[in-house]
Amino acid sequence: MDDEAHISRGFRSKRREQTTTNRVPPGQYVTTEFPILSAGPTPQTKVATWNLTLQLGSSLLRVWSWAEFEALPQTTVKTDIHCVTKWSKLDTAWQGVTFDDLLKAAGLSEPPEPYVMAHCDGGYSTNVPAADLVGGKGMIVTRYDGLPIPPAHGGPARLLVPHLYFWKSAKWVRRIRFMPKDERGFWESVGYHNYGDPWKEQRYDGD
Ligand SMILES: Nc1nc2c(c(=O)[nH]1)N[C@H]1C(S)=C(S)[C@@H](COP(=O)(O)O)O[C@H]1N2
Ligand SMILES: [Mo]
Repeated sequence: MDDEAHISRGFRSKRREQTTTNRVPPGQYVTTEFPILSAGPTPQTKVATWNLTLQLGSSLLRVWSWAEFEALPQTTVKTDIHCVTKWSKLDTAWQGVTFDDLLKAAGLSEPPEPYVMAHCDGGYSTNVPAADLVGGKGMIVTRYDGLPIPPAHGGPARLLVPHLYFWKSAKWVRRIRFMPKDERGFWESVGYHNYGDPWKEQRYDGD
């Protein structure tokens, strides 16, 4: 009896370990904390003045107020996130608007240019190929664990691109700019990888 219980316990925990291992990219460790990583002070943007701008080059495609953005179709996801400083957090729960729904709301059936720059309150930016945002892969999220995202974690709204290192998930996002040619954002300009696939350990330029 004891042995059986022991074996089955061992078996179960080993399986759980394997499941977890398969979800943790090389060089990462799992944390249950939610670390805060910001290159500058946390902007205190109120939803009353917040808006989101969609830009094609320098021309304006669409601006959503907070109320208009909140009225867009809402999607919830549970996903793992991976920071280049080596922590991964499993099963984070977010709610917001997928890029697909955002494009649709702007009257677009597909991205008008192949590259995107996300611009944030505070001056942070990050570049992502448009293909990595469509097909359900990218969102602009406004809730974490069912509650408004705390300012330190990017509230009122942040980008969520969980299949790339978490620096691509721009906090305090305000402007999405489509670009014909790729440009580098804040971290990408100072030695971080241009694409940032955690499964290929694309941490720094040349990885
Ligand atoms: N605007 C803005 N977005 C940002 C950052 C930042 O400094 N400014 N840091 C990035 C980095 S390096 C990471 S790992 C995540 C951290 O998000 P968190 O503080 O919610 O954990 O946000 C990313 N988005
Ligand atoms: Mo990061």
